[in-house]
Amino acid sequence: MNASNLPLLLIIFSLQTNFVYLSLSYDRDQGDYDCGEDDTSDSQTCQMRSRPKEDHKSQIPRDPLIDCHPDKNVNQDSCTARGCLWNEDNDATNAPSCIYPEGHGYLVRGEITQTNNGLEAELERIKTPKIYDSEIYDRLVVTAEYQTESRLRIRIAPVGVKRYEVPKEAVDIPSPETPPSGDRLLYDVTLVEGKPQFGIIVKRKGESVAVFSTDLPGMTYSDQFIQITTRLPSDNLYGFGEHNHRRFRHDMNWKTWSIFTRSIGPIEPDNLYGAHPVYMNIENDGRASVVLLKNSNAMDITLQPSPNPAITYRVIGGILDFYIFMGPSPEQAVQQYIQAIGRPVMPPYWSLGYHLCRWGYKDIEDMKMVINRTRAAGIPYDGQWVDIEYMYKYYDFTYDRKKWTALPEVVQDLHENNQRFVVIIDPGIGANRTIIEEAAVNSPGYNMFDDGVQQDIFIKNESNKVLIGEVWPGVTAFPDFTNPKTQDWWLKWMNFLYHEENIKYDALWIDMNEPASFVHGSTEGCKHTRWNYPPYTPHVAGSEVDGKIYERTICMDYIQHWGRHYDVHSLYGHSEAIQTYNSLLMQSPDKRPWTMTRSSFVGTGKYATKWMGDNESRWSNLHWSIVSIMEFSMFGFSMNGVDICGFWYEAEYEMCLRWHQLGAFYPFARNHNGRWKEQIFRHQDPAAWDQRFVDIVKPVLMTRYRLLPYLYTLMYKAHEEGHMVMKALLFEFPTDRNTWSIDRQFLLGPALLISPALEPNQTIVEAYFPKARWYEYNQGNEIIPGGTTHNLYTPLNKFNLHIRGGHVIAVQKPSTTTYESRKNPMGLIVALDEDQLSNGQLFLDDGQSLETSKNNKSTIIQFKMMKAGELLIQSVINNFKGAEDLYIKSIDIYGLNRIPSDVQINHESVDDSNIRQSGQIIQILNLSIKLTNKALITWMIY
Ligand SMILES: *[C@@H]1O[C@H](CO)[C@@H](O)[C@H](O)[C@H]1NC(C)=O
Ligand SMILES: *[C@@H]1O[C@H](CO)[C@@H](O)[C@H](O)[C@H]1NC(C)=O
Ligand SMILES: *[C@@H]1O[C@H](CO)[C@@H](O)[C@H](O)[C@H]1NC(C)=O
Ligand SMILES: *[C@@H]1O[C@H](CO)[C@@H](O)[C@H](O)[C@H]1NC(C)=O
Ligand SMILES: CC(=O)N[C@H]1CO[C@H](CO)[C@@H](O)[C@@H]1O
Repeated sequence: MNASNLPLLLIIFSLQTNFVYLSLSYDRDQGDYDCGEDDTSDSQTCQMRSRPKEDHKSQIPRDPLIDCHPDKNVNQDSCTARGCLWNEDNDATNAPSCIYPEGHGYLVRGEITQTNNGLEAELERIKTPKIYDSEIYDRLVVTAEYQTESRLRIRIAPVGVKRYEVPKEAVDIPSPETPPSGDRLLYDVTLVEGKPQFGIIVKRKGESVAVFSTDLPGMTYSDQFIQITTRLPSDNLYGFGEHNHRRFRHDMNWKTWSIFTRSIGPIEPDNLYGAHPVYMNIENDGRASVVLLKNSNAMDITLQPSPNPAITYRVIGGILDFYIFMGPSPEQAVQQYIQAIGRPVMPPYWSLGYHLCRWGYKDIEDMKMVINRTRAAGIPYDGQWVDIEYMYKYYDFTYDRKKWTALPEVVQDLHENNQRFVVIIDPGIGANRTIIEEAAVNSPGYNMFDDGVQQDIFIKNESNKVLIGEVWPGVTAFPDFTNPKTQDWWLKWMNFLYHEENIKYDALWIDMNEPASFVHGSTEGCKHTRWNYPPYTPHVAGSEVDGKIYERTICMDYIQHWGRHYDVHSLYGHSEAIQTYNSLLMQSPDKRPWTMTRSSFVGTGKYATKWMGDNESRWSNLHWSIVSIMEFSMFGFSMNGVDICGFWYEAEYEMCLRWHQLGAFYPFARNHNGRWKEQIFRHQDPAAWDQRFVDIVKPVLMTRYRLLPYLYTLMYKAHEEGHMVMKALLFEFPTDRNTWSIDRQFLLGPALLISPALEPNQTIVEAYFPKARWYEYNQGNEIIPGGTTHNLYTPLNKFNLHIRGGHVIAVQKPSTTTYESRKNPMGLIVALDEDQLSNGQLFLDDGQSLETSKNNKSTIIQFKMMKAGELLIQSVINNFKGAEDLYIKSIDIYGLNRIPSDVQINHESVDDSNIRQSGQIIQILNLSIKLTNKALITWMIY
């Protein structure tokens, strides 16, 4: 492609005139405010300017206000000393007290050049005071790279300075070999050269609203403080993580969220376990964009409300590296994002079952008792998990032979019952000489720490000293999972647990990988360096008092293979997830690895699934769980979940019951319980309550198991195409503004709507039904009309699940394990839309082999209605042998409302006695349609 194919670029040399504001410029030489002498912008703007000392208020720009003094102790003097404006109106609005005037930032220096795939320009700093004690860069280079029709990269980095960047091994978004053709781009890019300052503006092609624009004052680029503000097209903002946002759509009222991985009981507004500097914005017509800042350093994100919605990023390292995904639909924008960062792993089929776990099994007998009573109660149950107490004094890859003597036998018993076993592993490796020796007695041949020292894989400082922190085992060293050498060592000790200790785990659960430590920095603290006490400290939890950012983690000045811990801190869990995935793969090359992680970064979903950490057994957490899971779906995790019934505190009967009615529809459904020191919270597994509890919870878990063929197909679509599994309603109904703030209901794929009871004593759920045909799952009654809110009667024994017209869903008779379920007869749910039509797909494979789709070991069945009363079932790919044994035994038609007169399968009439109505569902029973054979089902309504 040559430059003439590029879209016409409008290079703006002066002020944007479509915003009304009073403009000031800061004169670089005199440090005074006035019309610049060489100002060539329109005279009106110039005339409106006046000296700030004469009238403060009128000079506050009515554009985004950018805080010039985000650090502490702001007052008028400290503000004006920075050459900024004192904003007296701030009290009423939460707006900052000290704001940047126009002209603080950079200017384009020289020519803007068109490259073969975008634009490039050099920037020069306008002389502004350096506000944080950090080397400021006078010259930058900005590149806009048109990566695909819908994806644009904007990279801004200092000239001639090598800086840390997120390495390719962590996140790889390759530049395409051939640039996209200019006339198909969904965006126009404009560089504002200067006057009052440089900015980059991205618009939808040929349109006026900017999706992303930075032509605002205050851009700062220094070694440890980078700041940029982007104007948003609307205040419909979603994403950024990990935090407990409580609402899916952001509260824009000057909220600041910090991003930096941290081990903490998640409490608003702290930064939590994962780091996901990415958001989605929905414009007022329902179109959306996603913007990623690919940067792993600690940062603050400050949101500002309408009428000037904007985001200010304050990042303390790395570079500015934005990726913009143009959608235009919200679903497309997120899909483009997920495709770029890495589509989610395909989980094994059994992982979609129900799981039990707790921290606080007194011993193995306690756990056996729970396994026993859960089986006896007939609860569907695929996975038993163990938290840290199974280990010998919390030393990784051992098990405590005294308290957990028969663990290998229990695991064997689980396997014989077609159930699975998952163990927790923490990154902190016990380094106490006394206990190391004891551990070697408990587990002959165990010397993980010494081996790690010998292999030189622990995190060290510049004088080669291994960092010692403190986690569950006491003193611990931390492996550097960014070092390729660490992989072999990790695999070796994984094998030790599997083969020598004979614990045949089926998956690994990696926790505490923010990384967490119980001492700040190290057992010796941290040195007073600019890494441990940066000139600007984002509002990360723990830094409030003295500005240190290593609270409950390790010192920032230690060195890892990918960079200084200061830069790569938030990649710790990500790198561990990558090496754990690779190790599992090496351990069993044909098997799909399954890892569940607590800490995550951009793209971790490609290697691991995610749960939201240590929540609380409180009612509020039911609602929040929906928000968190919907966010992590956007972050590229198809399989994610929250501990059902809560982790901290005692669960309560009704709450735990309602939580099962909700959690049965999480992509990952695990009941996990905790303890606090000697206080072991009461058991909360379903059989721990009473028969009534079991009687209510069993049907909803059975419903999950019945729907697993559909859920598994969604997992496949996430893995192959980057779709979301559990998602907000707005993704399916983007032009229905009512959906934009809904976060008490959610969808599984396009077809299932879940409207849970989330409050104590609740019997009515107010549920919104977007315009479509919707049917209640159990009875088939249609919700009329769509496009409005309905009060759903939801007594304790009822849950709200609705099917959307237009979708065919494959189901399977449930058993208490997925192993058994997978052999059972299948059925179809055919939910008709306004035109009496419905379509769907089913993905099948053996549920555990690697990349079955690529390796021609999978089957896809298509369900298609070309016209009313005519359903065609046909395999489009048929390589999974197991599918040959499956038969469709029943078809449930929703939306027909009366018994059809002539039902035929492949032109043969079905006996009337096999057709009946159950509630509003028309059922065709006693069928025997081989799933992989082509079949035509017809019915007539006279
Ligand atoms: C549970 O334990 C009881 C008593 O030890 C035993 O008789 C029974 O067989 C066990 N049931 C299951 C399902 O393991
Ligand atoms: C090592 O463990 C022993 C035995 O538990 C304990 O007495 C000692 O204090 C520990 N040492 C350190 C450095 O934590
Ligand atoms: C490394 O750590 C050791 C022990 O804390 C300390 O004595 C040494 O000064 C550290 N070196 C550097 C370069 O920080
Ligand atoms: C729920 O109902 C019970 C029993 O009527 C009552 O004691 C309790 O206070 C109610 N809780 C709430 C939150 O309304
Ligand atoms: C302590 C607490 O409230 N924890 C969390 C429980 O889980 C939800 C859902 O992920 C989080 O948002 C909460 O912060």
